[in-house]
Amino acid sequence: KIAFDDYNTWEEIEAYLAGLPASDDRTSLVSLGKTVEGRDLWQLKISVGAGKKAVWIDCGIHAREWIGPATCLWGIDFLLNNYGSDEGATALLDAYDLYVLPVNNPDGYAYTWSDDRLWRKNLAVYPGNECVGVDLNRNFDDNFGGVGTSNDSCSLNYRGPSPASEPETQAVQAAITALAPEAAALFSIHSYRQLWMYPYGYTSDLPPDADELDRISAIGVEALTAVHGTAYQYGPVSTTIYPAASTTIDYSYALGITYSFTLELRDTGTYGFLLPAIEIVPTAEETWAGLIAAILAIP
Ligand code: 0X9
Ligand code: ZN
Repeated sequence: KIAFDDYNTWEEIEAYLAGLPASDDRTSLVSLGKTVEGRDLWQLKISVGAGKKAVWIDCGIHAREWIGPATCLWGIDFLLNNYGSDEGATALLDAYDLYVLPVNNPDGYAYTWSDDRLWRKNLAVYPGNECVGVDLNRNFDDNFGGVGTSNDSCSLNYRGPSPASEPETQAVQAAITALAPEAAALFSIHSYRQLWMYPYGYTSDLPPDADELDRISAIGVEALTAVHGTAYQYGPVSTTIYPAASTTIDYSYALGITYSFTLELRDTGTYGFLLPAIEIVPTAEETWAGLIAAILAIP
C-alpha cells in the first residue's frame, strides 16, 4: 500500500501508478520502455484539459536518492487532491500538462531495497567489465565522455560503453525528444545538498539563457525557502555542485528545452541519502512550492 509520508517499494509504487487512471480520468500512464532487468519506466501524465504546454519531472535516476521518488509521488497526490482548491495546484494544471517519471532507475531502486541501500547506478552487466552498473546521469548523448565522467566500470560516475548505451537512457531520451516541441520546462530531481541548478554541467561556460534561468531559479528558491526555511543555493551545475557531462538537463537544454533544471533536495549531509521518513512531507511541500512558483514564472 502506497504511503505519501513514507518510502515505498518499487512494487508499491508500480501498483499505485497502475491503479490511478481507472480512478482518476485526469491521469494516464505510459511505459517509456523497459530497464535492463525488464521493469517498466512508468510515466504518469496529469492533464485537466487538452492543448496545454508540457512540464517534465523525473525523479530517482540515482537509485539511493529515495527522497526523489517520494517527492514525485507526494506531488502527484497533492496535485490530484488539491486541483480546484489550492491556488498553486490549480494554476499549474490550468496552464500545463505534467509528465511525471517517479522512478527513472527502477532496477537500481529495487536493488537499494533488496541488497545495497547506497547503490547509485543501473544494473547493466557488460562482459569484460569488472563492475556492474552505469551512471545513467553520465550516459546521455550530449558531450559523452566529457568532464566528471569515468570509463572505469567500478566508478560511481561510470558513463557506460557508448552514448545512450542503456535502455533507460534510450527510453528517456526518446520521450524528452518527443515532448520537446511542447515542453515548457524540465526538472530532474536528485538528492542531496539543497541546490537548484541549471545548465551547463559539461562546461563552466554559461548557457545563452543563463540570466533568465538564474531569474527563475531565484523565484523557485525563494518560494521553496518560504515554506520551512530550508536554505538553497542556486546556479549552473558546473560551478554550483561540480562539472558533470552527459546529464539529463544538458541533454534537454540542447534539445531546446530552455527551462531545464536539476534540484538536489534535502539535506546538506546530516543524513544525506538516508534522509529520515519524517522529512518526506516537509521536503515535498517545500519542493513543490518552489516548482510551482518557478513554473508559473515562466513567460
Ligand atoms: O552527480 C550527479 O549526477 C548529480 N549529483 S548527485 O549527488 N545527485 O549524484 C549532479 C549532476 C548535475 N545534475 C544534472 N546535470 N542533472
Ligand atoms: Zn543524483
